Amino acid sequence: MAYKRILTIQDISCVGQCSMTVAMPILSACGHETCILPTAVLSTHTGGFGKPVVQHLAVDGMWKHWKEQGIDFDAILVGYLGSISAIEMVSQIMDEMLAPGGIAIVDPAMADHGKLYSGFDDSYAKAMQKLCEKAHIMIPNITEAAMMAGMEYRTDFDEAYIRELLSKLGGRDVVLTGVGFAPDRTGAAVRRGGEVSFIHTPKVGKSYSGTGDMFAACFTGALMQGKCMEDAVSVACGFTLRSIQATFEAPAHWYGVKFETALPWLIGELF
Ligand code: PXL
Repeated sequence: MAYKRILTIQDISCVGQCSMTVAMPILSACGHETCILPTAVLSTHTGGFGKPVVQHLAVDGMWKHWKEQGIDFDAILVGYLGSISAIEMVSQIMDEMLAPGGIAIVDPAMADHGKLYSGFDDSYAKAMQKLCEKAHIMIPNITEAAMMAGMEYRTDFDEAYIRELLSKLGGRDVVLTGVGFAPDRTGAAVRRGGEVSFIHTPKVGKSYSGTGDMFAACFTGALMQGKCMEDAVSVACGFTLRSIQATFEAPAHWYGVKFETALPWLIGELF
């Protein structure tokens, strides 16, 4: 069993079950040491609670302290950051804080359902695209990929559209989420070293905030357990499916994904 040190950099949404509050327990359940760098604290996520209280954090000194102490990371998982200055800081951290052979994984976490999250504009999207292109692996959804590829966002798509999207994305390897070719299927496409493959699962329930964050953390945790990208995506799809099923059965739980009851399944898959 691998035991890796992973740094995850994203916001803390205090209520709402996404980003940091989801990444930490999932990476830990995958058996890894989980270190965090929060770039902002929000009272809730921006997806349905009204206008959150937002505090951007000045955390530049923190990673410099780690560097002085000789601390480095086997993987860095990046999600919602909240400001262009945080994106610029993360770019530097990716240059300076990875252990030899370490990998940087970036989920742009900036848009869904055809539009940018509230508070983000084109310049944020451009800066985040640069960060994605610098990463070893980017994990966009179809909205984010279409923005970065300069293509039309489509809800009704076929394999040719997804292949064109993947071919127009820059950067290195890609995990594209939310890809299914039938009404009852979803999953992800993987572009690894120019080869494209598809991993599908049944589509259940509906769409919840934080699903992408949960998927990215699970993918990262499984990859760092030594799974290949395709197998890590398959574990992340299975975990996401089970979490969404649990959420759908609890209608009051509209604001995030009820992933906790799926953790035993995830641990069973990995160990
Ligand atoms: O799940 C992505 C996410 C993360 N953090 C914040 C968000 C969102 C999506 O809406 O608002 C603050």
